[in-house]
Amino acid sequence: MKEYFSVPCVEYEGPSGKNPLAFHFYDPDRVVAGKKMKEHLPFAMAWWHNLGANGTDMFGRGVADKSFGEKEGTMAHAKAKADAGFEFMEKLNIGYFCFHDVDLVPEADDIKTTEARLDEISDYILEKMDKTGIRCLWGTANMFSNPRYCNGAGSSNSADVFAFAAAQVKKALDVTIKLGGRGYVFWGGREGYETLLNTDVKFERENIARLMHMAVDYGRKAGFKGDFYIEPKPKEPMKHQYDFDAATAAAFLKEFGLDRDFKLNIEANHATLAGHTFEHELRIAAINGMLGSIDANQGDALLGWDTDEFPCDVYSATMCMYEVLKNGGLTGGFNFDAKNRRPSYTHEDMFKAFILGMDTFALGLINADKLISDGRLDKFIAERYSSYRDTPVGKSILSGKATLESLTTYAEGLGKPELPGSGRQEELQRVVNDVLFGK
Ligand code: XUL
Ligand code: CO
Repeated sequence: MKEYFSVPCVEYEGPSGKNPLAFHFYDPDRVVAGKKMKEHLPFAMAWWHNLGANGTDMFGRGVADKSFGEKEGTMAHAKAKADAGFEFMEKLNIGYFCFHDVDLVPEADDIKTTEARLDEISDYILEKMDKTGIRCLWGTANMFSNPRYCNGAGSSNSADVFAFAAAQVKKALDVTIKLGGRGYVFWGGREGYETLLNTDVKFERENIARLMHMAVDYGRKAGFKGDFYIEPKPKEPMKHQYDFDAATAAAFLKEFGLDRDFKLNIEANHATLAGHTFEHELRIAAINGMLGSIDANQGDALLGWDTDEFPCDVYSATMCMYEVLKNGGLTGGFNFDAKNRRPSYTHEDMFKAFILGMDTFALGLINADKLISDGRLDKFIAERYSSYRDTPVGKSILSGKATLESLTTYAEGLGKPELPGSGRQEELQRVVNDVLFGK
C-alpha cells in the first residue's frame, strides 16, 4: 500500500515533550471524570477541509497539494483521497470522519452518475472502515456549492431545485446509513435570503421543514437510528440565514414538529459569527435537550467571517468541555471542521493542525473536570437562586401558586427590597484561573 504521508504514527509524549509531531496532552487511555479521554472525545476528520481544501481563497489559487498523486476530478483521485484519509486518521488515532456527498466523489451533471460514483466509493470506504475500525460520525449533502442552489435548496423558489435537493439528501442518507454514520447533518448553506423584496420568508421556512420531514420519514424507513442535526449559522454565504443560532434552530424544530428526530451540531466559529460565545450556544442546545454534536474549530476576533481555524484557545475549549460534561457527553462527536491557514501548506502541517486541536480539547477536558470537581461555581450558582427554594414567596412562585395579586401584596409589605446579591463575576473569573493554573 502506498504511503501518502512521511509522518510516523503520532504518540502521546507528555506535557514536557518538545516533539512537534507528538501529543503533549491528548493521552487516549487516560481516565478523566470516570472515562477514557478517547471516549470523551470522539474526534472526527472533515473530509472536505482535510482532504480537499488547498488554500484557495478569493484572492488566489491553492497552495497545498491535495492531489495525492492523481488527477483531481477523477474517481482515481476520489480513491486516493480515501487512501490518504485513512492513513491520516490511523496515524493520528482519529476514530471518525464526516463527509458531504461531493467530498467523496466528483459531482456529475446528472444525479444518476453521481449516485453510481457514490456507490462505488462507499464500497471502497466500507472496506477500509472494516480494516481499521474507523467509523463515520455523520454525513451530509452539499446543497450550496452548485450554481443550482444559488437561491437555496429547501428554500429555493424552484420546485425542480427542491426536487434535486431531495434526491441528494436521499442518496447522502443512503451512504450515511451504509457507512453506519451516527448522525446526518443539515447545514443550511444557502437556506436564507438577501432581500425581502424578492423573498417569501414564511413559505421558504415551511419548505425547509417539508424537506426535513421527508428526510426523517425516509431515513427512519431505511433503518437510520442516529440523530438528524441542524448546524446553526447566522450568515455567510447568505446575509440572513434561517438557522441563525441554537435558539432559532431549536424553536424552528419545535415549531415544525421535528424536535424528536433532530438535535443540533454546534460549531464554534458559527457561534461567534452570531455574536455568541461557543459555550452560550452549547448551553442553549443543552437546555433544549438538543446538544448532539460539535464542529470543533475557532474564528478570529479580528475577522468577521468563518475562518474555520483549528482550535488553540484552551479557555474556550475548557468552557466547551464544561458544557459537554454537564450534558453527560454527546451522542455525536467532535468534528474538526477546520483547515490549515493558507501559508501552512505542507502535508506535515495537516498533522500539526490536528495535534493542536486534539491537545487543545484534551486540555479543555482536563480543565473542565477540575472546575466541576472544585465545585465552587456550582455552589455559587445554587446559592444565587436559593431564595426560590428556601423562602415562602420563592416556593409559591415555583409551585405555581403565586399570582400577580399575591406577589403584589407581598411586595407592598417589603417596603424597599434588598438588592439581589452580588454576581461576584470577578471573584468567579479568578476561581477559574486558580483552578486552571494554581497548584
Ligand atoms: C460551513 C460548515 C459546513 C458544515 C457541513 O460553515 O460548517 O462545513 O459543517 O455542511
Ligand atoms: Co461546520
